[in-house]
Amino acid sequence: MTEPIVVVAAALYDTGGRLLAARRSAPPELAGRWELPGGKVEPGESPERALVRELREELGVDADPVARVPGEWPLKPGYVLRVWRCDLRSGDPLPLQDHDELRWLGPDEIWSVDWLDQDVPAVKDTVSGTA
Ligand code: 9L3
Ligand code: MG
Repeated sequence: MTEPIVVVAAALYDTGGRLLAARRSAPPELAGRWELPGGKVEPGESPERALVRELREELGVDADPVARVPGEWPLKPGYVLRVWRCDLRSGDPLPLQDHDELRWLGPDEIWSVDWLDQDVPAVKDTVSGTA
């Protein structure tokens, strides 16, 4: 069996402890649904470097992955999702690529957006404070 392709995603918090959610604008079947931002690890790239690259490309920020949220979650066949809590080093996130809206969610607002089905268990574990 071939190894799954790893998709990395970020749990980014602002200074008020709100979590960043991003609404996808593409592809059509995922558009309008919310996710933790990130993307595919490229061949030869470490997951952490991929996440730094994706956050630069998609949001225009410099961020550091500081703690992996334990576990991984299935995506479409052949793909798995892994999440890191990340510290924002510089920049204000903007929806530069693949997203049309960003929202900072306080602890009481986490379930106010229509997360991708596949992100729901990852978000649950992320906000349950394991990382
Ligand atoms: N995906 C799901 N949840 C996420 C991310 C970042 C990605 N939090 C899914 C959507 C795509 C695939 O993984 O099917 C690759 O993501 P991207 O490279 O299009 O962001
Ligand atoms: Mg992406």
